[in-house]
Amino acid sequence: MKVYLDNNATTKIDPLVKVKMQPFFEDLYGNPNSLHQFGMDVRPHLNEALGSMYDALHVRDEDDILITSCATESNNAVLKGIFFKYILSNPEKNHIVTTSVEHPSVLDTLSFLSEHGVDVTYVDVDNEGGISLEAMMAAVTDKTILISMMWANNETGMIFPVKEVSEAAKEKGILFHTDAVQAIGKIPVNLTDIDVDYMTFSAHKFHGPKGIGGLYVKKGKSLPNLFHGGEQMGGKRAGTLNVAYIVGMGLAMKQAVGHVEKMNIDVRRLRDKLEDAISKIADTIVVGPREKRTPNTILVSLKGIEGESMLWDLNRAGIAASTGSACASESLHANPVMSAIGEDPELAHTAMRLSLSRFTTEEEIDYVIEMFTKAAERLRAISSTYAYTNKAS
Ligand code: C6P
Repeated sequence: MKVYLDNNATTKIDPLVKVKMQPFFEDLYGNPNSLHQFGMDVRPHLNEALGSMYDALHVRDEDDILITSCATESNNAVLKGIFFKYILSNPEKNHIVTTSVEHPSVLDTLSFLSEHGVDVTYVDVDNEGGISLEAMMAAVTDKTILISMMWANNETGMIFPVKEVSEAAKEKGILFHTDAVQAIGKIPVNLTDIDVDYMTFSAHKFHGPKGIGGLYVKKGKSLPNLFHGGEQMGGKRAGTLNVAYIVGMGLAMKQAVGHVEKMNIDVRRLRDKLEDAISKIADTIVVGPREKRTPNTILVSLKGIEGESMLWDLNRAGIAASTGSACASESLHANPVMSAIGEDPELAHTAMRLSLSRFTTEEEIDYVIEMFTKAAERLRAISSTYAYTNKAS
């Protein structure tokens, strides 16, 4: 059996999305900015896709959704845009507050900007992997121009207090950006209810295609372009529009948002079943209370077992999981969220992330429970033999 439990890294395409995209690789290939019939034929589909995104996220007509190539681009566009629009012209307001557990597309961009005079405060997570309103606002100074805080963490699934922090930021006249990549399709994301200035998303996290994402920009909060060179997207993001992928993203988002209830009932039940079984294994730590997490995610540490060894065992059994964020998994590494939470530095090397999707089945979870338990027993037996041999020598 093959089981994919790395849905926070990327997801499979919803079969309906694949069907919807197909004509745009065949007959409907015109450039939507062209004035001929081929171009005009695709325009309504583009508008329909954008309309689906406005509806799914409850975006007001006067606000913008910019199409980007991925969440990494959206995060770069916001942070560099704030730098060019505000900080360069007024270095007195050069302070950005963020969390220490953001995705590298935020952390690395801020590290780059700090070489150009931006002062960044990184707020640490508490011992549950959470972030409090108080901790975020305590980091604010009279120089703060922006708060950037993810909606849900990609490694633990912990949901951060976006509504509270965005309201507090607004009261102080501070701009607010959230990276909602891991929230859309898992928990309600309603921009009428939650007033953010900028919000990042990416289609491949909710069963859409890879290489397409978006950035919500509130009316009056527009930023300078990251890409120049064309009139596409109302002149706000140059480059020929990838209609097939935009159409795919529109339907994928509609479908994902329509399945949030399923995620919170059916997928949550499967996640909890898996978590209960894993928690029975001795010396296991699951990060964060499950009711404060997205319904599909588990970040677990099995004391004494390296995350990578466990992943190899699972991989041999056809099960895909990860030690954490996929973009940091090519080298043996300490999981940064575990490092931030744990007093025990060893924990950071034992982390494993299991992330389900609405396509995960009960049969798959039963199989994972069996294989996970066996792998843990095998690796524990090896590590105790090793400890014994070492003691004897
Ligand atoms: N996280 C993970 O394994 P792109 O690929 O650019 O569309 O998405 C980047 C990104 C941005 N923000 C968050 C919160 C994310 O989780 C990701 C992608 C994957 O956790 C791959 S590193």
